[in-house]
Amino acid sequence: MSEKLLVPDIGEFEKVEVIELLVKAGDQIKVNDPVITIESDKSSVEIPSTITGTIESVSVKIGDKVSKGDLLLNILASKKTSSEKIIPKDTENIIKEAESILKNKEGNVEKIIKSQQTQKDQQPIIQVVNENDIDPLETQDWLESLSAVVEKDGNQRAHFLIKELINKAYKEGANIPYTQNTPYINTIPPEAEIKSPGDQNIERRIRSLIRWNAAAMVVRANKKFPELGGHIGTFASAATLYDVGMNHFWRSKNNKFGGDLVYFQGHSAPGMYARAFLEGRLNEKQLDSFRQEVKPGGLSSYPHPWLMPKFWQFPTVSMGLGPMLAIYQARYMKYLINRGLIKDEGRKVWAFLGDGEMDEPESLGAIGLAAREKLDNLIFVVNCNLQRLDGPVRGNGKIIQELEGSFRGAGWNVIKVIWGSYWDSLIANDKTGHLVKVMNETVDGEYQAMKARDGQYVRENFFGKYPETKELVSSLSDKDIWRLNRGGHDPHKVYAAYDKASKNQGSPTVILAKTIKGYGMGKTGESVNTTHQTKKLDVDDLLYYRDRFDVPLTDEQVKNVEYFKPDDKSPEIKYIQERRMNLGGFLPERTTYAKPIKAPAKDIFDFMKVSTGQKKMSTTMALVRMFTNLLRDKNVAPRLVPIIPDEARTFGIEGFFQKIGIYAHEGQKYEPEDSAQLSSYREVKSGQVLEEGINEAGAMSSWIAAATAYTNHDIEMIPIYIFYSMFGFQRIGDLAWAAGDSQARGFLIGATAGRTTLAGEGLQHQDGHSHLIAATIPNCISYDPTFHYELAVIFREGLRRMHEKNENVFYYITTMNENYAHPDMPKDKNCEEGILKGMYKIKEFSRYKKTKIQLLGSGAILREMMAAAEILQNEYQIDSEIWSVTSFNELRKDGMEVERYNLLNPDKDQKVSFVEQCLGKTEGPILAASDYMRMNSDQIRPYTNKSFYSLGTDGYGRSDTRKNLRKFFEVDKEHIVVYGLSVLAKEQLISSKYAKEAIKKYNIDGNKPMPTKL
Ligand SMILES: Cc1ncc(C[n+]2csc(CCOP(=O)(O)OP(=O)(O)O)c2C)c(N)n1
Ligand SMILES: [Mg+2]
Repeated sequence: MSEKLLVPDIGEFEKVEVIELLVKAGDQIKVNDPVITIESDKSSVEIPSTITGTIESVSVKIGDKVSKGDLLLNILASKKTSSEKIIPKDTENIIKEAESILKNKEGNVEKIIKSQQTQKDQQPIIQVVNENDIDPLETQDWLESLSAVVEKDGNQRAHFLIKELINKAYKEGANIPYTQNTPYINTIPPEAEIKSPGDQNIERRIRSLIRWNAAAMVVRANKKFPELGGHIGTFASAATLYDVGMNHFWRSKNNKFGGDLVYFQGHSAPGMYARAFLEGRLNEKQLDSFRQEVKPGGLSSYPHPWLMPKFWQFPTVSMGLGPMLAIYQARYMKYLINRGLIKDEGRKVWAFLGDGEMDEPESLGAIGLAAREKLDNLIFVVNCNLQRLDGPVRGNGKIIQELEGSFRGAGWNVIKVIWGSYWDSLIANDKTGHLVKVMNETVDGEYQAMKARDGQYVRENFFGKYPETKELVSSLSDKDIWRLNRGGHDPHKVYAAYDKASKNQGSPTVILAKTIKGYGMGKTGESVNTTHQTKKLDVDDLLYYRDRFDVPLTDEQVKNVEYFKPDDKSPEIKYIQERRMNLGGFLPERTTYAKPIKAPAKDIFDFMKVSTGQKKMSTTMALVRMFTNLLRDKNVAPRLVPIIPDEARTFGIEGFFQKIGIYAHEGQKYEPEDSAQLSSYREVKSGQVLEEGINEAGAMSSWIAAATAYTNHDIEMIPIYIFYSMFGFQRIGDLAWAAGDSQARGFLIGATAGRTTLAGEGLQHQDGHSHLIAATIPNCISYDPTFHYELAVIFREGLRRMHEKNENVFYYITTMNENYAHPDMPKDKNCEEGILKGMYKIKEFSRYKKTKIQLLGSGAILREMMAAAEILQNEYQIDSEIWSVTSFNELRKDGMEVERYNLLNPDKDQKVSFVEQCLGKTEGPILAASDYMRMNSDQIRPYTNKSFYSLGTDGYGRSDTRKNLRKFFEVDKEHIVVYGLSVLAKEQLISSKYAKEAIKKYNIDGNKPMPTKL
């Protein structure tokens, strides 16, 4: 039966141009096959077929304008499908998911009952001691009732009743704030702790050696070169947290398993090196080259994959980036799993963070997302040593409680590891609740001060606060009191917490571990405000440290700060090796086994090499067209990861919503308002687009995760993050730096770029410097193309270099929203090379052969240059050569390198910079301009011997028409004519009267203040 395929609802658009016919009469098509591409002035979208069958006739041709309801194709529908109701692609998945949720739920009920039974035995009697209590007896009654409920019906029931009470009170007008805090004790009661299977004695010895060697390498480096710095206190506080993970939890990547991903706290790097030394991965010589990174083989001060590409995986030392990157890494792992690109192997992302670091807005900024996305593959460990660099993190408060509130409020599973095992019996004997009361009341400043003193001080100032607590420790010596350890230094407590965290389902976990900064460092470094800076330990400190951790070194060896590594056959080394072998290998270790992606054939870009004729379009639009084509390349399509922070409609890529779907781990639980439309908002579990919301830092973190998937997941991906160029590097500069360090590969697209192309927005939105910031990142390659064929050449080369040849670079490309016609790609065989190297001659005016000027234009301003050149020829008989500069940054890099070579090799053949190769033999001075600050074009000034002048958009942007903006910044064609004539006069090639006349003709005020001052 013959059926008609009509133009579907395409939203507010009418009379939209057909730009591609993807099918012809006689073709067999299936439901969802794209048949025609239509393009408005904002976006291009493919129309999919809703019918399976054979095409009888095509009713439109390229160039036709169509609207909703117009006939596109007549299709002879195959019987089966014509009557078949189209089942949405994801329905099946949704059903499967629902079934599995139901199953899980059933399982969970059993689990809950079981856990209630065990918890019943573990539940301590509820006690509260409160001075504000006006009727303690009544309180006691309530508490006893509650205890009875806990005993009889379990925690869940008790929780339910409390919630009901609160709800009731709320309904009756009492505004009872809900508290996210629990008492200042461990989340896991001792009875519920899962015990470590490890040999505690050996593990302690190993940990002591790691502690010693970590401190020794800092002290030795510092002795040799006091300027080198280093940190002992951070790792000293975190050694147990790392060791338990290394011995029991973190699985390495190998041929059977993808590996857990661990973000190590930047300042704890010495500890990782010290362990690698015991594991036999680093030798003494290497430890002695800590922080001496210039010679090959030196150990980097902090985790930097750029400097140690086989060791470090994640740069974390810029505080706040680690937590954010880890969250998006965990999210990206789920994305890859849900898209079927990697297996779900239960891999985890662990991130180690400082408590001071948690003050960074980035640290907490994405925790909501982690909970929302149910990232149970994510575990944060916050090392709460209560100190940062200058002093206490929260002297007057309690960082653990504060973080507990924030994380729990956001929906995380919170595990507090505050007290070590020595406290267990004290807490169990705290029948009056006074011990917990003191614990709750003591602020972090006091906790810190106590650990800088001794047992007697703790007895007096902590336990001495109430007679009940004083009594509690009356049989303990001061030494016993001093031995009362903190949870983060107790391997049993840490093991139990890690075990629980690893098994948690449905939410991310944060472990808040209380430790002591500079643990074991004695008077000079333990729990004192200067701990962070301590990098020198004198002999007494070292002897104390040795004794504190029983390191088997003689006094003499200690004085020489010798490293200690037991014999390879010793139980310690055997144990450490065996543990790691059981966990699949070593950590950290950076490897990649990703297969390259074959760059698409050149012809996929051919349509961008021919003129668009009368049709005007922006480079952003050209980019979207290019993506649409790339999505037809079977190698490239599945690897593309479009990332957008709530700007798809701004850039005209909302067509992707339907075509490849928006990633949503829960699919789509609602029918979108625009479901009938072609570009409706389609969220799907296997969606490809990462729609990040208004969150540039998050989007960039996603991009980094995707751009490093080749090493972290052994799969090469092609992330393309599209953003308002002003909210790119300026906003997320430090993440872009970390991306470079991480050896990210992918595309950053600064759309709506330039100071004058984005008319009507203003000071905040108009970017005249992103290329300059991009230039600060050594492995970032940036381009400012004007025409669609330039974009095509650049993009394809990017795909080839990064994803086929695996070069560790990333691309920043600016695209604009100014519509204009695009010409054919010049036939000149050097054009492609020029585009990639940064400049090529696009046009020449040579009618008069008297006076000549070289005009260099980039991005949006190239067309102003071309228009000015025409005026110069027609009205002033000036010839010119016009150069399209696709990248001042790339030209500068080449110029620098050539100049350096020539200066260092004065006796050899001197090389010629690419700028000079292009311009050296040309006639006339150079006038260069871009839509960016003059600094952009000035970058190449040193690399040519010719006179060089530049124009640019220095100053704050402002809202106006494009024409007025270009006039204001003096980069419009009239100003270029005037400046061109003036430059020629200054070079004494023409009389100055022409410039003077032109200034008058174009109404230019020579006394107008510099735009930077306006
Ligand atoms: C963005 C940023 N700002 C400042 C620093 C300098 N800095 C390094 S460590 C540190 C204190 C860290 O304290 P905390 O996070 O508590 O870690 P700890 O060493 O106590 O474990 C500071 C301010 C940095 N590395 N990164
Ligand atoms: Mg700290």
